[in-house]
Amino acid sequence: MKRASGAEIVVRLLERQGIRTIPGIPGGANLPLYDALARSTVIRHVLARHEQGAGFIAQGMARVTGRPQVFLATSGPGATNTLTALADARLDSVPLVCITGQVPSAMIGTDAFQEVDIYGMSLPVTKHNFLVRSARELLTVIPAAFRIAASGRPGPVLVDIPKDVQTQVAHFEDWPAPGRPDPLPALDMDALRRAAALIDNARRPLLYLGGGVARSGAAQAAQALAEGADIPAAMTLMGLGALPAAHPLCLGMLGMHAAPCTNILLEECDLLVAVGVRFDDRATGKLDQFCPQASVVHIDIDPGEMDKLRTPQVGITADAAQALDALLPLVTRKRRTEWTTRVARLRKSHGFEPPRADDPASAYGVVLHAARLAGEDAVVCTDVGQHQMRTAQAYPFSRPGRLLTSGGLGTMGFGLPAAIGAALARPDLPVVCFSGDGSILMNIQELATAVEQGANIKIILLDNNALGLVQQQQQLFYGGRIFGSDYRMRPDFTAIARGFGMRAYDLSTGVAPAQTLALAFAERGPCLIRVPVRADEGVYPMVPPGAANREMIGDAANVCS
Ligand SMILES: Cc1ncc(C[n+]2csc(CCOP(=O)(O)OP(=O)(O)O)c2C)c(N)n1
Ligand SMILES: [Mg+2]
Repeated sequence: MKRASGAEIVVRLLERQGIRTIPGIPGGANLPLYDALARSTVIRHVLARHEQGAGFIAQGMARVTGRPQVFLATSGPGATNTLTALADARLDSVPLVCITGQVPSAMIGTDAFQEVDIYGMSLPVTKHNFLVRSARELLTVIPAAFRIAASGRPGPVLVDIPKDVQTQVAHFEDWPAPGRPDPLPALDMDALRRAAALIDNARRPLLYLGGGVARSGAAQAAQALAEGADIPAAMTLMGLGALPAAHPLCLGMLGMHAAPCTNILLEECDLLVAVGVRFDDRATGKLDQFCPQASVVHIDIDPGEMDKLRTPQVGITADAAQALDALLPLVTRKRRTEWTTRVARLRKSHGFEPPRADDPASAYGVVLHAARLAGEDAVVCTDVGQHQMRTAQAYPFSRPGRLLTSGGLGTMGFGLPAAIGAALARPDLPVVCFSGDGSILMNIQELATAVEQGANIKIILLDNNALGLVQQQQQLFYGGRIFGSDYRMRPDFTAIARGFGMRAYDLSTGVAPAQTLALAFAERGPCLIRVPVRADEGVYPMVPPGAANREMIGDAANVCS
């Protein structure tokens, strides 16, 4: 017979799940849990400076390891501060387990100090959630939380534990087995054969690869399919790296800020093989005009995505890697010279050429220079805005799953804490974070966490003293009326970084920007590099929100040849 408090049960089960690092912030309602955590010899606690920061640190760890990660918050304001990170994880399919403290069971519903109904509040932004009523129940709830977070399409799970449940003592036979993902759905071989036939008969097929490809380890199979049957591949923001940027069949990102050739080829294709994607509007543009000539094969682990936005001719609910591995031998190896010649020609005439690529102190140039310094193995995090889209357009991703960005929710403030999490989980990899002056202020407090942890992150701050992407929309679609998107004061970001004890460089004041950048990258540990950029330098091409992808502006692309 075993005997343990609820808090001890949680910590022991987390240890048995393989959890080794937990970001969080303590408070009255989760102190028993913290007291038990203090006695763990294997779990390291990372004290974040804001619960949203803790959530994104956990996300950074989960995104680079592919495994569920945990973060902690107390009740009330601690719990409400977790919601953005949870919603973000939900939209980007990131496995997380958020454990919140709650006021004692007997006080729930009395408007007790720091009481909020986080169970109710988190319901629409989590994959599942629990309000635990006894210490014993934790023996099933904690493994279930991990199983649910990691199964099928991953996502966040919240476990709310009242304080008395943390201190209550339970007696039980033995520790439960750790929660593991459910078995994958069986492959529908008949559907795969129909998909192969569609591919064989297509003259102008295209692969449309998303985050699910990297998540399931399907990038190699996707590349083999592309090469074996001469199928070019476009990627979503979340799927970048599925095919190396330099690959002749790689068309980079599709959609709102795609290279013109990519959107043109999508328009022309007669078969779309969509893998691990959800037909998000930033990718498809106006949905009923997306790939108007194409039949669709859709492979995704989430049955809810089948037929949600576009009806596929063949829909396959399956793990992307398993499905592509099984599909490969069914597809005829062949050359599609007419199609690949067209692709090569369009890439040349309507490709994306980053302006001022050679200038390391320019908006695109710094992305390319940093990429060379960071190397092919680097993890790249971004915040949200023009700097994010520039990174997606220009960074030469050559490995899947190396771009950590808030794709679905588009959360400013994601980049810095996610980079810290990535560096904590993979201290062997260089981590670069491209941020904006607006975004970094949303979780600037985590500079302290980065320094305290010695996280090996290089923050490249593209400072236009503006909410650049908002301004761009006002410029283009609101008659140039810039309102509420330009800052009147300019913070001294290098002084702020130094104030947190971080090395800082400014590419505008250094003698030679390329050397300054190299210097910043040469030393291990966190640093911030400020690059001043112009606010009126837009990100182009751009498809206006709600328009069809062919209506992109800012390039000669619509003069389609
Ligand atoms: C939390 C949050 N609030 C508001 C927005 C809307 N928004 C999208 S991009 C953007 C501007 C971002 O500014 P900055 O980080 O400086 O990036 P820039 O576009 O200037 O490169 C804003 C306000 C958002 N995405 N997230
Ligand atoms: Mg800005």
